[in-house]
Amino acid sequence: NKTGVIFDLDGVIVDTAKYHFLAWKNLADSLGFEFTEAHNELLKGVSRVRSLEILLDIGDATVSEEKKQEFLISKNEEYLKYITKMGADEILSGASELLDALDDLGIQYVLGSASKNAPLILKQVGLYNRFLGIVDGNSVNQAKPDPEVFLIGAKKLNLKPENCIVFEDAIAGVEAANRANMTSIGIGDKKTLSEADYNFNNLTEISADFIKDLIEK
Ligand code: B16
Ligand code: MG
Repeated sequence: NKTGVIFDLDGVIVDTAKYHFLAWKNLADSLGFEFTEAHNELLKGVSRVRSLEILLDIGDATVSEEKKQEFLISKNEEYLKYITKMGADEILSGASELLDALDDLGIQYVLGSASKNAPLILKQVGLYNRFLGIVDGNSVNQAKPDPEVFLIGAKKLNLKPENCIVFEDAIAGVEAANRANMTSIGIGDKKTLSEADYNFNNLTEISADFIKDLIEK
């Protein structure tokens, strides 16, 4: 098949944003400033290092490079406490069904995530072996909205970017897909993801017919 799919992880396959929130909030608490769920929205799809910079900005905190490195490690340790407790029940509605439908159609798919923890998360929820390849925060130099993560994904699929379909929940991710010249499908708030080629609230709304129509285009 000449079409392939690239999935973002957090916000599309699983909801790890709530665990990122708890771990970042823990850090903000220890630094003595408030970090809200609204603040957490700004970190979606953004790399770990960039997330820390945004968080420190929110708290108007200036810290040394050394401290920053320390914070990155302690935040991730806190985050991993939640991740290592995850199971298949945390796969978002519609995700398993969509992977099944793609399998039936003979369409291959890879992961394109900013997270350095992506392989672990996929193993925790039992989806690791289903992906043809995994492109994550360990394999890229440039974070989303740079298209690098998705362009590497296209290589793994052995397809041209224009023949790839990307599922994304973050503004930065939709922008990355568009810059890669791929078909972008925004999952979540339509207004927030207005730059996407197609919009859906969640993966349960994606039918096999929709995918078939996209392939035939
Ligand atoms: P980590 P995605 C992203 O995952 C998250 O949306 C973002 O909030 C997080 O900062 C980033 O991964 C890095 O995660 O600290 O685990 O390396 O949406 O690109 O799958
Ligand atoms: Mg995401």
